[in-house]
Amino acid sequence: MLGLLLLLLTASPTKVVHMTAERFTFIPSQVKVKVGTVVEFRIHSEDTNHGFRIPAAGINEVIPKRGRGELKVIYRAERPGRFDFECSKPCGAGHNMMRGVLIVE
Ligand SMILES: [Cu+2]
Repeated sequence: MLGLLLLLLTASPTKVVHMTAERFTFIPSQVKVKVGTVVEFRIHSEDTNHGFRIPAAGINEVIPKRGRGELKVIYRAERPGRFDFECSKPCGAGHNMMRGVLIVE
């Protein structure tokens, strides 16, 4: 059992991406990974609640407001492409511009 677990953990390289969300941007707003990578996003907010949505992956989570910890999202980058992500929680006038892209190549 432990052996299997270790195999699964070592089979896919994991990349931790620390990200900051604040009105009205994600920093970084462009993330590039290799196919086969397990991406672990760790996102914290510098102000209010935000959302983190990757429509192509069916991911939509809440980033807690500043001081309330971080959001952790795991994304297995199995196919190449450009996958947009965006804020999914109305956070003010620039909300619709709060977006970024995950590039898998
Ligand atoms: Cu927003």
